[in-house]
Amino acid sequence: MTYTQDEKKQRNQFATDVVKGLTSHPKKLSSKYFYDGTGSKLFRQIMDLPEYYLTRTETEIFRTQCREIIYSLLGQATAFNLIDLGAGDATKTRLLLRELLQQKIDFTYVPVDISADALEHLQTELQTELPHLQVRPLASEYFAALDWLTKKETNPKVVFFLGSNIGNFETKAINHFTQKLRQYLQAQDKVFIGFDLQKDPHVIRQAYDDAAGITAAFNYNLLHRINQEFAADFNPEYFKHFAEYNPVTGNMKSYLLSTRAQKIYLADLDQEIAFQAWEAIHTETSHKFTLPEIEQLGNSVGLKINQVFTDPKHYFADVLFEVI
Ligand code: AVI
Repeated sequence: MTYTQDEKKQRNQFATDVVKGLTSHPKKLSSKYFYDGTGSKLFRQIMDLPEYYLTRTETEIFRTQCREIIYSLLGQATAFNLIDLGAGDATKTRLLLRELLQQKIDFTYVPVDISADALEHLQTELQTELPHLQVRPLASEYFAALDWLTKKETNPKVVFFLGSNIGNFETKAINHFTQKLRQYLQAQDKVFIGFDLQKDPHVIRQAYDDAAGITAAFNYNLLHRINQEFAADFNPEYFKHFAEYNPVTGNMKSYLLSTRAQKIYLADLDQEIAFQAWEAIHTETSHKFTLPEIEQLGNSVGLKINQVFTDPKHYFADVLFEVI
């Protein structure tokens, strides 16, 4: 296998994180490593699962409240930049983009993603579907993109961070991310964040342990990926997907449990990892929020809620914040 400089850097970081995570106690692996080619494909399948209410609910909010959302986003502005952090395939954002174009609003769509491939694909699709759309894709880390834009652009920004991606950060990182985001905002700017809300714990748990076993496969894929990248000898059949929701903390956590005592060898890293029977690897946190918690998160960094867009069951909330 040959790697570019960038790929080398990313692979080294992955190696460091894997060794650090698997030699610490409790063992952990970051959920950001779920998304290789197979993982991204599995995540697309998850979004269509009957149990996975998140994507469907947020799309419904966008579909039914599109005009109200646009009205609030715009405020007094006559032109703006819509910055979509982790745009992916922009399914939900497209609903807004179409309406913004129809209303002849002056704006530029700035999808930001670390995957240049995903952005190229998105741009090609958007050019066919919405030929009048002004698109300026940025293949970059989120804050590097915001830094660049803040220096270059005078028009107000509306920063999107959809899909409850914010819930995949650990508690401290949620605060850190929001604080850092705030540093790039000026008086007229706004932030629009998708939060999954606390609800019946059974509904949440099922969303992360579906009957068809797709979420389990998504979790096992992390072991396949480590096998491929570092010539390791994980047998995913000796691990069990386990998902647990804690209604006190609001944390939905996913694990891989070693069903037996075993030793794994990562040949490329010359590293052996020992597992006790039923020892866990924590692979993901998907935090579920309350509205007071969201309000408090904003207030703590100088952001005030302008409007909350939610669904009739109050499963999900897209929250528009303005700068205090
Ligand atoms: C991407 N992220 C918001 C998803 C979530 O719900 O935490 C990832 C996911 N993990 C398991 N199912 C979906």
